[in-house]
Amino acid sequence: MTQFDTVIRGGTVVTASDTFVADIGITNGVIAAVGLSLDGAKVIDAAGKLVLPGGIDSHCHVEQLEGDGSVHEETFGTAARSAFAGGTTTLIPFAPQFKGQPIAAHASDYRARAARSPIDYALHQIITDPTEDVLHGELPVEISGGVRSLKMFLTYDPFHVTDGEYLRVLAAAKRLGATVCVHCENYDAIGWRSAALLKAGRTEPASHAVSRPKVVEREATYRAIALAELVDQPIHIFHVSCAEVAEEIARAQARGVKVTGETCPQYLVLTAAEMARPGREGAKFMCSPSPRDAGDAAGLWAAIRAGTLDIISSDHCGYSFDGPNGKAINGEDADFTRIPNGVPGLAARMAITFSEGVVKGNITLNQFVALTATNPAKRFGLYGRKGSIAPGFDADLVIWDAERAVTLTNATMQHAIDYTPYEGLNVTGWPVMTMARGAVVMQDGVVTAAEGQGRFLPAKLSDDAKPRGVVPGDFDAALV
Ligand code: DUC
Ligand code: ZN
Ligand code: ZN
Repeated sequence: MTQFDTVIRGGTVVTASDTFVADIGITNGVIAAVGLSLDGAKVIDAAGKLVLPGGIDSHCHVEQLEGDGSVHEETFGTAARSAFAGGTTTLIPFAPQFKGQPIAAHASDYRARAARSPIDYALHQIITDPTEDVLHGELPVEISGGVRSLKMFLTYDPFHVTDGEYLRVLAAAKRLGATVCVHCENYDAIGWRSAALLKAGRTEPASHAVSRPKVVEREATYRAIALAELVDQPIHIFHVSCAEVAEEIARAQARGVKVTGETCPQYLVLTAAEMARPGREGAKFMCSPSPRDAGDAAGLWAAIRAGTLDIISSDHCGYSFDGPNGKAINGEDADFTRIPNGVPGLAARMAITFSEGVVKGNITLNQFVALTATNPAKRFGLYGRKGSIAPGFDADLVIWDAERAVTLTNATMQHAIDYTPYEGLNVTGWPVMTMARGAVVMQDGVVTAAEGQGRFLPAKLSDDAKPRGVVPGDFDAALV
């Protein structure tokens, strides 16, 4: 009988399509067999537990350089610790580009930071200044090197791009075989409302939600999709906050446009009301788009069940509450427009999705795996190696206790940040062991991950990211 390096014995294996009891045989960090009565040099008993593909967090900000020269406080080292603690084994963070600078200005610095990663990672490339050199010189090299997703911001200083710049990047992505991820909010609408709020003396964190209501996100989502349709370039809409925005995606999908969408735990369990907490406390919940209202989560779950939204990412953002590069970087009295946006969520993502989704009957177990691992792997060109449990896939596995009741605290997050917006949230379901390429990297909350152990994952062009071959008037302006 074949002797595997490790066998995970008797767990309930869950993939995006199936649930069954089996053993998993691992050799050289890769799943070699899924079967019965497998024999291994090391045997891990998983009876009574679920065995899931390691989570893939396809939207998280790690050790990212900001326009003001500060760097996110979450390093690749601490992000890996938090990710492994929560059952995630692959991250896709963002390499920056700033206006007036080539991609190369920060590429080697970011690659050097990432090279210290204990966790496997792919990369998105932020594009803020799509010059001719970027589009025709740098992007072809980036994309052929495996960075196949470009992030565009339709709002945010200093990142936001005009519609013309967005169109040029869509066209380049089409020519070169990349996907485009879009932050959809209307820059001018937010600026206009924010100025009015400040003039009215409404400087507190709660004004963040008022400055950017749903329609601001909805308009930009419609525009992002319409321009992508014009180019025939598939796009992915990041962090959808409510059903009204998902509706724009669904309408486009119904007419055949290749657009996908994700949401994040903050839109499933937080509301704008949290930002009205006394003093600066509200800043802990400030992210963009804003968390919405109590009824909005139900609409998001409906959009997930309909397949309109098929990924749940964390949009983890490492801004501490009190640290020098965090929420108080512009002073403790900064008005709401000067407080960095973003919430940490690497370790919480899988547990909140399981608890709010599977335990509360919003999704099935298989949908949970699809949303947290399989669909991100497929969408971002990692499938075949990551995102499922089958021979040939990396042995990135999570042994999950579906019954374990946990109250989320900052300590359970194991990140570098000094707070969690989910403090006190009760969840059912928690990882008891995480394996990355066959090595145990977390057991009962104890993470053992070595610097530099993570590998860069060059992404392939996924089917979802391939144009469909339909351009208005049969004229393909992207190819001229
Ligand atoms: N929104 C983003 O788009 N990125 C970082 C964090 C946030 O809130
Ligand atoms: Zn964004
Ligand atoms: Zn983000």
